[in-house]
Amino acid sequence: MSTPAISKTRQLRNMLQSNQLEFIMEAHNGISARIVEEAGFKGIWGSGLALSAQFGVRDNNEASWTQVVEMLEFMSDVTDIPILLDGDTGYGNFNNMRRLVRKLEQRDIAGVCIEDKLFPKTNSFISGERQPLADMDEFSGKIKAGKDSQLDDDFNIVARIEALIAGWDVREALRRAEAYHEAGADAILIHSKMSKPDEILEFCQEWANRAPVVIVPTKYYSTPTDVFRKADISLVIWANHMIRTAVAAMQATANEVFENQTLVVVEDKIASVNELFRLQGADELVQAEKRYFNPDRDRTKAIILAASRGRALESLTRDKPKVMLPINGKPLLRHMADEFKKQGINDITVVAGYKADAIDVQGVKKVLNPDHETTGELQSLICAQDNFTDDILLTYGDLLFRTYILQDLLDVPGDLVMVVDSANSDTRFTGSPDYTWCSEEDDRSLLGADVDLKAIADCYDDQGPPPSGRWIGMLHIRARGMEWIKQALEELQQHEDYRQIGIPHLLEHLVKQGKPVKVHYIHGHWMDVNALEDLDRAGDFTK
Ligand code: SPV
Ligand code: MG
Repeated sequence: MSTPAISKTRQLRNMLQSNQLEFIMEAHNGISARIVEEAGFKGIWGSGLALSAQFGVRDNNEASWTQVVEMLEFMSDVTDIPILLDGDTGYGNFNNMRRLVRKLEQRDIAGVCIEDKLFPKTNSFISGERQPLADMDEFSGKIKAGKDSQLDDDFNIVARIEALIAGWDVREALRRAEAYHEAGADAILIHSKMSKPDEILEFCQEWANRAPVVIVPTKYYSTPTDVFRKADISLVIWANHMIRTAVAAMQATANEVFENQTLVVVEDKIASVNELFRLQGADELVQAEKRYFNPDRDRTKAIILAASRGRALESLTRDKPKVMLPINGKPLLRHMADEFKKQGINDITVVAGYKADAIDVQGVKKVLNPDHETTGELQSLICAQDNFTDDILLTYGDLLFRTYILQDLLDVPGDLVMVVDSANSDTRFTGSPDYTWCSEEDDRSLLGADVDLKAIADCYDDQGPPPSGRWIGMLHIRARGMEWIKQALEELQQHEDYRQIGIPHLLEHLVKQGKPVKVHYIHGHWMDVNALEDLDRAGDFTK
């Protein structure tokens, strides 16, 4: 997955040419390739048998070569170790071989092994002696064509001799090995279906390492590995053990679940879903999303202040706080959380107090203001301070709003940005409004005007200047804004009545200090839920 310091072709070449015994393990798809690499293997065998088996077809070239190459691409993409493809007979004549080599190189496959049989081939362990061998010269031409067409000098072509499989003797195998070596093969794979390695060892002795030797001890598996070492063999292929493991495990699980009609019998025996995610590299995507995908939105965390009961709704809030009142079939808090999630805000914390236990909304974390009965919003905010980051959306817990309001707010620049409704419709509101006076009145013909908060209060004097609007209880706090707020919280805690202070007081404090609290104007399209009559309106609002 990262670019290895040494090319995959060179890694495989080094393995073939090293003077120690090396091992590669079969894999047949992306995940098995990763597992092989994680186990520590230095290379992968792209087994024809295993690849055809995982497609559910026979090892008789029933899967097309492009289907094989497509799977190899997945395997190569998720691993850094070389893959040696079992290329059967090269899928045709010398010309097909040339094209195969080019396509493999393009997919960073380190080498291909071709066997001297006829297309369509049959697995060596099925009636091997009846299988005709390829004409030696024709096969040598195929090797030459492959070598001539590779662009990377380190690409490896392994010639596999099927003479012993087809019932010929070691002399024939040696004759062919010589010819294929002469034609340019980088290594010789000598195959046997015997349960003892005798003919392989005889071959090795006669061959005397004129070119690296590769073996597939599927049938003579009980041979101690040191025997291969002593015989100067270069590379051992464990040719089909991942697919056979997978098949046995899948059969066991399918049978058990079928028989028991429950998953409890298998859950503890199988890989966890998280293990799948790990093998798929899910973590990397999370990191990449942080880098490339809507980074600001993903960083934003929401804090919802919802510790109070909602006095005017007493009859409905006997056993639950206001945020849990059902609106159109789902709690108010769920409506809010859904809007946050639409904007990519997935880290949502609610500060609970009254009937905190009744707050249960999936994907919303809870922190508690244990003194909610005697304290105000500022104290609730302090209770959430462990969640403070440099990008916080702070809202009241009784808001319903159209999607664009939050979407636009998050795009407005500023260290602290509040949403102010300039619509003059006091009668609509049941709660105690937070009136705001701003540096500019809302000019609805202007988009993105730079407006500052001048003052905020819960009442106003008819004789004085009318308010510019009312704060809806939604505030976007960026890094510097958060520093100001932390500082202000410390300062305000010196006040004797700080425990009753609300967020407007905090904003007022910041404005007095000359901190720019930016105003983002809207015109309606939101509501807060304070009284019984609001519930009907909320139902209509969320329809
Ligand atoms: C394969 O793995 O597909 C091989 C090795 O060709 S064997 O099945 O032993 O012939
Ligand atoms: Mg094969």
